[in-house]
Amino acid sequence: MSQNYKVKDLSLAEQGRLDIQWAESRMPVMMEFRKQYSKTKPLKGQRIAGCLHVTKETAVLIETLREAGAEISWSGCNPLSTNDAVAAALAKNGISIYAWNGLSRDEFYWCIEKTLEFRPTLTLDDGADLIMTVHTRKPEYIKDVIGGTEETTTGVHRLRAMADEGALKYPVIAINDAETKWDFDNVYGTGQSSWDGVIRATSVLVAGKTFVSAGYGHCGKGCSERAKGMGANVIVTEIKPTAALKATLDGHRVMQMDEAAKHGDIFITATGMKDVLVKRHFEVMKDGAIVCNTGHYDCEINIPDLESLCESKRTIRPNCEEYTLKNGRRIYLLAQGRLVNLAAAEGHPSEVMDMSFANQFLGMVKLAQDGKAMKPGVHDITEEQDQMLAGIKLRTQGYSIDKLTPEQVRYAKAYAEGT
Ligand code: ARJ
Repeated sequence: MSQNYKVKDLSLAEQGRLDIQWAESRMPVMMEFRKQYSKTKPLKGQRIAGCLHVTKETAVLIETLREAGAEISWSGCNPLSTNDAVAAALAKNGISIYAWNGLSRDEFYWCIEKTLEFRPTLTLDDGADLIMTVHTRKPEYIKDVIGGTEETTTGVHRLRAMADEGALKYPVIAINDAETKWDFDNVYGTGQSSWDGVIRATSVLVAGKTFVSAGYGHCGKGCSERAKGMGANVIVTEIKPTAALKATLDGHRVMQMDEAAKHGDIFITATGMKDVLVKRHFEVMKDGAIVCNTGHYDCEINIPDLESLCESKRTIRPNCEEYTLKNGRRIYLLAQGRLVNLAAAEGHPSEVMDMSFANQFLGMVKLAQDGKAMKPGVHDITEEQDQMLAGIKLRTQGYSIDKLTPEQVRYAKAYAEGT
């Protein structure tokens, strides 16, 4: 049988399996789903092409999808985020996987196209590169696809824009927009994992430093809250008045990046926008400033601008490049401007990915059962699924909460009663 995988080094499989078992021990919702759905196999007959960071948590999702009856073929959604040991463990366990850390752009798309060879019926995406590839490079495959899911904010934005132009040819569920995803993964997950990446790449002391968060959406807020907890003083830059206002009420300073660039010691971009840090910012940064990005795409830090100011550069630590500028000051770029939490660390902790991926899993089941009746476009997850999922997570953590009495249910529905 031809080899249906390409990974960096199969001999890493043993370590990868330990990583996966660690994640399983901290993803109780996924393990409950695996137990339940391995019996009913709602994904039997489905072929899932996935394009999502190959981490120990993703491996739990992949092996749960297979236990639920699906055939899987997988690629990583970022050239620098694949955990090679986990990829090896998945390959050794018979998963068709095409992923290794340090992919070139051509190799990235080669991997995606390999996962399309079995003509998927479902696509599971993070950043919409898989869906885009199907629509642009393999449109003949679209007729086999029932639907897809999308993990992240910028991927959902991209797909909504595509749907607005009538260019999205199958239904896609916006996983990111589930509260049990964005309000936990994007805030608490990104907040912790971004700093995990910064600290692994630099081992700097955060206390006392001036941290600049470019963006105060869910991710920027998470990064800022964790920075404050570690003793940094926080500056927030924004383009959205309400987000900036919230930052002031959370006790952070707010200013334009032109000013913040002069004061920051550590910068994290979390905007989803391009050209957030550009030439005029690098020119005024302090000697030793550290810049990195935690957005999905690597367009937030304008690296050609940084290169244009640079006299010399060297990799001084893994995932840490020192740019010596013509003005004599040094700027440190982490993870080549790619998402620092996955390229320089392991991404969000398993506990929070448990709910994100429970939404992905339920999205696949929903599409398998109802997808053929769903219209092409972006579909949201229901409030009841969010509350159901949060309830399971609470239960697995040993928490119980109150319940409305029948009288309270009646009151909530009635509107006549005033004060
Ligand atoms: C897999 C992860 C992990 C992790 O849900 C997060 C998001 O929105 C993506 C943006 O690309 C990354 C994804 N994410 C964060 N941590 N995916 N395993 N441990």
